[in-house]
Formats: sequence, C-alpha cells, structure tokens
Amino acid sequence: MAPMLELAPGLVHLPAFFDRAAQERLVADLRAAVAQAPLFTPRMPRTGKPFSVRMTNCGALGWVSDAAGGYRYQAAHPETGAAWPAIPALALDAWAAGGYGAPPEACLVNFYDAAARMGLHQDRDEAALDAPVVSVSLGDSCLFRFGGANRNDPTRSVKLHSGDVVLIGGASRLCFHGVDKIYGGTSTLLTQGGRINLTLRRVSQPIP
Ligand code: MD3
Ligand code: FE
Repeated sequence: MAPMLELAPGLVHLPAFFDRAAQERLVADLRAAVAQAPLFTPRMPRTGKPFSVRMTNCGALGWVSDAAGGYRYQAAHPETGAAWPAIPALALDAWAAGGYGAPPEACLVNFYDAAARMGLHQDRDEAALDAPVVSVSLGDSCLFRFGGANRNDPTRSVKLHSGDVVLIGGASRLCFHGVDKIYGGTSTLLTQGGRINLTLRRVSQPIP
C-alpha cells in the first residue's frame, strides 16, 4: 500500500488500499449483490431529472432518490421492495481504516459508464455527521473534485484509481465534492469497463 495523503484536514487518500486480487474478489461480491438488488436510476427531487450514475446499495439502509420522495435512506430496494444485500466483508476493511466506533449502515454502490458524472454536492442526509464517509474506487480512473463547506469555495481536483480508498471525515465531512470525468479504458478490472464507487456511511447516531 502506498503512503496516505492528507488532501485537506480530515480528507485522506489511501492509494492502492486494495491490491488487484482483493479488487477482483470485491467485484465478484458486488456482482452477486447487483443480481439480488438491481441497479436503478435515481432521479432528482421535484424535477425528476435522471442521474447519469446508476446505483444500488448494500447494508441495512440504502440511499435512494426520486421526484416525489427526494433524497433519503430506506431499508427496501425502490423497485423490488426487497431488503438490501449484506455489505461485502472486504468493504468493511476499508470502513475500519476510518476508525469510527460503530459499523456502517449503508454502502451505496455507484456505477459510472464513461459518460457519467456527479455534480458538486454535499453528503448531508446522515444524522451521524461525526462519522466519516469511506469511498472505494474500482475500475476506470476518474477525476474527483472537492472544495470547502460552501459551494463557492475554491476546488481542487485529484485522480482516483482502482483500489484507492478515500476517508472523508472531520473538517472535510461537509465539503462539496463531485466526479467530473471518467477516463474510459484505463482499467481491465470490469469486463465491460466503467467505474464503481462504494461509499460506506453511518446514517443514524449510534446508541452509546
Ligand atoms: C469529499 N460519490 O455517492 S466518493 C456520493 O466517486 C459521491 O462516486 C463520489 O459523492 C463517487 O455521494 C465520491 C468520495 C467522497 C464522498 C464524500 C465526500 C468524497 C467526499 C464528502 C466530502 C468531501
Ligand atoms: Fe457525495
């Protein structure tokens, strides 16, 4: 594993946290999860505009969004009504690197094809804002952008590669961030190309 890089206070990049063999095992686990909980296309609150990223979730709670209900966490898949599959054990190894004293409740699985993007936003649908968000990148590289706690703060860009983990906590937990570009064809991990990002989150405040 390469040394860690503190991109900003509380924003820690762990390049190559997962080696190739671990990435392949994680992808196999995610294929099984997607077979059980198919990818869906989330939609923006009110406007119903579709995201270019397709998603599913693992864990007790999943993040979903549609025109009528807006952004929220729920225990059931929005299309099948089934419970989400378990979070893969390997993904929990990345969560452990964040050092939070309670397990994650949600593992959002974002799938990007070469044209997909994610606009600048904050992650603030969680009550447990003291817990980090832990991100795992798999497949094609991307250009990730992050700024400060205000939308107008200056931003910096960093490339994320397959196997990288990013810990987003402390003073960076409410930073604006997004994905500007997927570099198609930069990884052989996924047979059909594209990028998967896992974000592990604690949603509710743990009971002391
Ligand atoms: C920096 N996903 O699902 S993960 C998301 O690569 C999301 O799919 C992106 O943003 C992706 O909400 C980025 C890394 C990440 C997550 C949360 C952050 C970086 C962050 C919060 C503050 C600053
Ligand atoms: Fe986010």
